[in-house]
Amino acid sequence: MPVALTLQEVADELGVHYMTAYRYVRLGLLPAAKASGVWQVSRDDLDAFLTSSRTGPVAAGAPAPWSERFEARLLEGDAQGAWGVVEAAMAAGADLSQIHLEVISPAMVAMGARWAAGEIDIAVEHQATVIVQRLLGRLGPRFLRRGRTRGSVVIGAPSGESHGLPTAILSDLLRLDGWEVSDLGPDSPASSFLFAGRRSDHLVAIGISVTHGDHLAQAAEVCAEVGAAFPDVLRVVGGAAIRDQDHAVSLGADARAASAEEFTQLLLDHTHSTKNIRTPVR
Ligand code: B12
Repeated sequence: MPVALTLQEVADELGVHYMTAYRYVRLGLLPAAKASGVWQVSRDDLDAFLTSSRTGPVAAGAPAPWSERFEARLLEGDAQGAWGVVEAAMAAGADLSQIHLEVISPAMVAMGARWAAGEIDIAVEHQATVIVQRLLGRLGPRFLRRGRTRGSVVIGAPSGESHGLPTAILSDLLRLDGWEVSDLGPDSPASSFLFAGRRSDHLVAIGISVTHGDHLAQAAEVCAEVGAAFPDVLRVVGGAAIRDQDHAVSLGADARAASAEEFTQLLLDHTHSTKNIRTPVR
């Protein structure tokens, strides 16, 4: 008879919590059967689980198949399946920022490449965007941190810019890092940035996301109006349409950041250099 292990023994061997081992079972990553009401895992199945790179944790550095699996669900318009892949990736050890940066984002980039190559209809991309938006909504509360925030940030994409997922993802990552974020989403006029800025306590920065080069002039307008209304607030531009720091400065921004991590560093430098963040000019 093959050797059978309890879930606690499996958890101990994997170095994870019992509940994590249970999630592996529940998500079908680790075969198990109930005997007299107790979950049992065969030695062979556990060994296969341990050696399989396909089910290995994203954090282990092995090439993660999660993003391709996620993209495959998006291509089918399968919202429930897409959520299942996210759950499975988390059960295998992916943390929240990895879900955003290593599962969802690369899948969206790949979708864009398929669209550009004429492989998929734009309808597929629209549907995928809606699935991802709903999924981000479902994950959103997990990014919130309790206690005092480090300060407030307003983020948005300027008028005409329809790409809203970058600001949603960026906002989650900043919230995870302890910042209070007002996300205006896509197609936001300068007046909306000003409104949200005035409503924020301890406003540290405004982040403007520009994905397509057609909307650079509108981004420059946001920079100019924010600069006049909030002289002490940092204006940061980012997104695929912003080439480098010189490009950012030419638009009237203080800096360019390519990621949430770079943005956070700028925010920390700024809060240290301006110990007292003054109230905006109203
Ligand atoms: C979904 C999508 C759409 C959706 C957007 C829906 C929505 N609500 O978001 C729709 C269908 C509307 C759309 C429309 C268009 N799209 Co489009 N779209 C995409 C797609 C597939 C995914 C975008 C995305 O979510 N990316 C994932 C995000 C998370 O990655 P990210 O942008 O790099 O953002 C991260 C960082 O850059 C950074 N960041 C971003 N902004 C900021 C800001 C700050 C301050 C900081 C610090 C950091 C930061 O943080 C983010 C999170 O990690 C991309 C493919 C791609 N490569 O991105 C094409 C893509 C961007 N689209 C493209 C095009 C051409 C268009 C259209 C012009 C098509 C058309 N002819 O109509 C229109 C433009 C509409 C408009 N007026 O803006 C091209 C752009 C090519 C180019 N040279 O600029 C792409 C690259 C597709 C491709 N491969 O050709 N699109």
